Amino acid sequence: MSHLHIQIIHGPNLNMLGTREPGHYGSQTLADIDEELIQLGDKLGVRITTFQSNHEGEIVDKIQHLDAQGLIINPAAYTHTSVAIRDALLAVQVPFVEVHLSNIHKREDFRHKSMMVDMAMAVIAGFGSQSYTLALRGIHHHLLQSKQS
Ligand code: CA2
Repeated sequence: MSHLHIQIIHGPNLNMLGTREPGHYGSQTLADIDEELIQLGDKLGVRITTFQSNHEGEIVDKIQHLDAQGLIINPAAYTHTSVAIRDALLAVQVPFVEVHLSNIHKREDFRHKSMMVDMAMAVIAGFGSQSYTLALRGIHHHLLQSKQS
C-alpha cells in the first residue's frame, strides 16, 4: 500500500519559534512542531516531510518540485505579499491548507489579507502549534475522501 505524502512548508522567521515572541507564537520550537506532525503522520499512516526557508524563491522552488498529494503551508510574512508563491501554488494545483499560529484577523490590518487564501482548501489560524495538527487531520480526511470518489 503506498502511503499518502503530505509536505509541510514553513515560511520566513519561523525557524526562530520558541526563542522570541511567545505571546504571539507560543513556546514550542519549529523542531517540536515538526516532530508532533511526524508522530501524528505515523498514527494516520501519512508520510510527512518538512521544509522551512527564509527565502521566497526557495519556497517557490519547493512548491514547483512537490511530490506530495497535499500541502500544509504557513507562508508567514509572505502570506500578505507574495504573488510568486501564489503563482507557484496556482501552477501545481495541489490541495493545500494555509495555517497560521496566530489569529491574523485580530492583528494589524496588513495581516488580514492573504495572497493565497482564495485558492486554499481550508485555513486554520489562531490555535498555535495545534493549527498544524488540525490542518493535518483535515487534509488527511479530505485526501482519503477524494481517493474513494
Ligand atoms: O501567525 C502566523 O503563523 C504568521 O504566519 C506568522 C508570521 C506573521 O508574519 C504572519 O502574519 C502570521 C511571522 C512569523 C515570525 O515568527 C517568529 C517566531 C519567533 C520569533 C519571531 C518571529
